[in-house]
Amino acid sequence: MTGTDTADPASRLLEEPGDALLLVDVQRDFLPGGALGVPDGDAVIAPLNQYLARAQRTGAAVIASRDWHPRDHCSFRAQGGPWPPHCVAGTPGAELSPALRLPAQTRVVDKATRSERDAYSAFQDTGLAQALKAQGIRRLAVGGLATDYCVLRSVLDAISAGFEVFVLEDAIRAVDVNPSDGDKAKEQMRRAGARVVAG
Ligand code: VGL
Ligand code: ZN
Repeated sequence: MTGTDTADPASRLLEEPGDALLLVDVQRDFLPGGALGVPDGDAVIAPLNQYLARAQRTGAAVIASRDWHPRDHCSFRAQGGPWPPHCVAGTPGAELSPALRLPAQTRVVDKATRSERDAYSAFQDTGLAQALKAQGIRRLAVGGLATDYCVLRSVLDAISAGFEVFVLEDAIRAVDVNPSDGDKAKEQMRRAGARVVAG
């Protein structure tokens, strides 16, 4: 099936035991004006705050990943990588957006923290899958930035790790280095078994 999935289980998202909300890299550097600003990236904030309010109400777990690079990270152009410097650990650009209304118990997960290795996925080298399973989490609602990089890779890894994944279509935006990258990423996530759902 293609297109946005509006069938039933998604409407109870974050309402069932074992549900969690994963916010991928909603950091200043990925918002418009940031070092690697995603076009229209700030459009994810309002829908994410709605999902955060729902998680607060239901007690669903909330996880926020951060791209968290050393100054000489291999993904930066000075090191031969594809990107301008971004999300350098401890700098203002690496901060989670202050507009997000995160619950106090939010689990913050840092990734791609070593110079010689990039990691688009929140599950890569973080132990996140095991930690969530140990907590009894089975379903993940995923939003954030960017659709065609860290959201894509996090979703594919989550599915491989055995989670049921719902991609929050209104709460993701793409870099679109090539204009259709975001659409291709959504199709790839669907083919892998994710449900791409509207709010
Ligand atoms: C990301 C490019 C470089 C992302 C991270 O969070 O999608 N994109 N590093
Ligand atoms: Zn990065």
